[in-house]
Amino acid sequence: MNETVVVAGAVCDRGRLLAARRSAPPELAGRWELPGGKVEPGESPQQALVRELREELGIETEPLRRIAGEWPLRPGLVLHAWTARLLDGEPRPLQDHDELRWLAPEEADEVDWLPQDRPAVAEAMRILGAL
Ligand code: DCM
Repeated sequence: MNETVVVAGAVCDRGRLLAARRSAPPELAGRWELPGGKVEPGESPQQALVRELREELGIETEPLRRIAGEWPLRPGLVLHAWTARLLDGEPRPLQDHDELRWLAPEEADEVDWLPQDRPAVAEAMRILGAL
């Protein structure tokens, strides 16, 4: 059975983590996530993450490390997360999102994260706080 991976980016810059508020679909709108999307056939997870962050936010990023763990989304779809460094650009919500925030570790709980993203957010903030 082939599982499709959704790769999400814990994009870090100057000690802060990028959070994105979804505008679609209706059942997810208003909740916050680590931005990303599906890995396409023939793509590595890192290539998919770089592409999705460019398409959705207009930024150039460098994937760093996979965050341990995987979180089921629905049958056949599983969420992975990677830390990533902002290389270039100021993120803007070009697709799928209507608001962005850079959060310091102590601000992690200020937004309503999608439940499946919470373990990866906690680990990304732990890494950021330790830097
Ligand atoms: N998704 C998620 N958490 C993320 C990114 C995506 O739960 N950090 C989910 C939302 C969708 C699916 O993955 O059900 C595909 O995402 P997208 O619509 O962004 O391609």
